[in-house]
Amino acid sequence: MSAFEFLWTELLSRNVIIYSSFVRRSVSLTAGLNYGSWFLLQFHNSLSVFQTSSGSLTDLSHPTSLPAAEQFIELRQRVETEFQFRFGYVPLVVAAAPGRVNLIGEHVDYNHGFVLPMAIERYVIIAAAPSSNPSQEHATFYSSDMQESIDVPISASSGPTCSGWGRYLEGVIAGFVSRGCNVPPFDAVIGSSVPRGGGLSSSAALEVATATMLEGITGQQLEPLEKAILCQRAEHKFAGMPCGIMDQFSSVFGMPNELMLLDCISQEIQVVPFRDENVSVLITNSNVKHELATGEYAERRRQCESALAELGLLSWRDVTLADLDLARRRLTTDELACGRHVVTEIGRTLDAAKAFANGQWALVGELMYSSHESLQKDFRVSCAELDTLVRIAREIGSEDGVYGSRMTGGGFGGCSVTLVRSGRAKPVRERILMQYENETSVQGSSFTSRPAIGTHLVKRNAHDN
Ligand code: GAF
Repeated sequence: MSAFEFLWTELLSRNVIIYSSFVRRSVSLTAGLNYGSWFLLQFHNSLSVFQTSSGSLTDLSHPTSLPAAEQFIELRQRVETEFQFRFGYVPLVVAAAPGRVNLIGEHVDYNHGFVLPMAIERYVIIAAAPSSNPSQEHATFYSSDMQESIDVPISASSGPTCSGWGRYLEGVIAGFVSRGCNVPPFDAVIGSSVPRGGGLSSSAALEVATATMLEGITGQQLEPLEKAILCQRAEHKFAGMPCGIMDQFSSVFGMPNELMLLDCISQEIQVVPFRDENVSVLITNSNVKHELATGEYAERRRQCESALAELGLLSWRDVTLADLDLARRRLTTDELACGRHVVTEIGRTLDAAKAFANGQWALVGELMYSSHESLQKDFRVSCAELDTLVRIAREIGSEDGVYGSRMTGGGFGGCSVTLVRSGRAKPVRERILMQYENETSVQGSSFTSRPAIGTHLVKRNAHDN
């Protein structure tokens, strides 16, 4: 019996007092599950994930609910097994990076605003190892979800040669090579539990997981801030999406029990504690994605930039509604409406962060509804399906457990985010999905998530499980 098995038996045979960094205090163990070298320990009201490392317990503490932990472990196992099956040897590193949901502060990250996202318990996981053929000049990636393989050049190119999902990988590899990292040819398998096209940052999660995997393969560690910016640049230059910084930051910096109030000018994160287990974040996927998303995103960004130039100011943070009113004849109708959204959304986000910290759920909810209305009417990035989801949530109302709801992410489809009383999460979820399908003939899907930990290496070498 190994030292760890012994410890495990001991833990289960007694009501052991153990320190959990997740709950940040000593707690009594109430149950546990053994998954190979992974251990899920159920405390009174929380769950931690531990991993063996040289005979000691490492508290990874990231998935905070049993289904999320099981899903993470299953995905990791699927990706590692697929790697061995495809390439015939054991992966050297396994890297994970989460998607995100934005609670409020939409379309203001590229407008000098504040955003309030959290990483979600849905991950992209990549298993990789240097290739057995060192003269090869590319990396071979296999996507276990799409069942497709792609060869990505290892070069410092400044634009894409790959298409589709290969562009994100190529952009991140090019970023590493450009900063002087020696990236060897390698093989990799990717698996994901972040819904694609759902506005939950599946592409940022893919970029960030690729960057973390490359750190493991090359042994060159990036500063977290540099990593987020390198990934954002990959999205700009290789995927042609002029995104802000929110998605990559969330995937890098996510922390359990915390929302991130990100100042998109200073790029500093102020932590907003979110520990109240009586309140849940329900994410509902409309399962529609309208094609115009990327083009309209770039168009809104241009309209915001031209409006700001017309106002003669350098930052949207210095603009008031009175400034907009004074300039209304010089702005197009669309510029004026975009400006109104940006100015009011920046204010709402700061108010919501305070209300979150104080547990003022009704106020957070009202701010979420106003945010949605502003995105629908002024910024014009919602769609009928998202409006339907938010309306249904609003009709359910606070008495039946809904505090507030809004679209989240870039828009034109994707997800809504709803703040619900945890005890009511199940019936609320069922009612939203049923009514949504009745009204739109589209089947939605949903899940709840606690704030999750950001990107990390799950495995570093063949001997360290
Ligand atoms: C997308 C972008 F990638 C983000 O930067 C952000 O602008 C968001 O849309 C809207 O808030 O996810």
